[in-house]
Amino acid sequence: MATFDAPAPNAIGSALLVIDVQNDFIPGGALAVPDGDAVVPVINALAGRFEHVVLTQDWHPAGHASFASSHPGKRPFERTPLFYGEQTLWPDHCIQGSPGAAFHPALRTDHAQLIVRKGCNPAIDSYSAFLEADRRTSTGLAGYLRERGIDTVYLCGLATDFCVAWSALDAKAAGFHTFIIEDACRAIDLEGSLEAALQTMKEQGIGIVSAAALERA
Ligand code: VGL
Ligand code: ZN
Repeated sequence: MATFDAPAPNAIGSALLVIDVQNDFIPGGALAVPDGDAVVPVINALAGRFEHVVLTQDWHPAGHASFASSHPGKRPFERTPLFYGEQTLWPDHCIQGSPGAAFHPALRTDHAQLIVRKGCNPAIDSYSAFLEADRRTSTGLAGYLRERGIDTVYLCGLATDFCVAWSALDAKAAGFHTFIIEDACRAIDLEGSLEAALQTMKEQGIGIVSAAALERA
């Protein structure tokens, strides 16, 4: 893990992005991330150090194009071409308003000023908190952060190799100094996806830090 060389998290201009800490991604949920609940106390402790906290929620309509159940003959974790490219198919998860789409009950959410909901278009997935999988439709998050004077983002949550990585890559591409807090994330890890995501993030200049290093900063 890289040594910590980022601005202090409580500096004006930094935001914590908490990605998809929702019941369906927690063990027992529809698309459980192994050990996913372990991030909750870590994130709760970190959040108090940030003036700006943004939460995201995966927020799909029933029958969403990313669900295997929407494609006859397809099973979860298989892939299929959609109009914007190859899509990994998932079990039904994070259906708008369902208990699985709610935040983990122990996640402290009061301090957050913005909740971004993504994946709402029935035909388009969105791992990223910034840009949907068609790579054209913006969530507006980059503009929000810029208008709030933020130039540095720290990401944590679920899952490292999907929504956290895609959000981090888009944050970096949008011009933000970008760090992921590795021990405040957990991965799905499908066919080497975690190693691939970490490699790509490093290549793109995304910093990888630990929560402990941030606590000391
Ligand atoms: C996610 C797969 C499908 C995530 C969301 O939050 O990483 N992964 N939808
Ligand atoms: Zn999803």
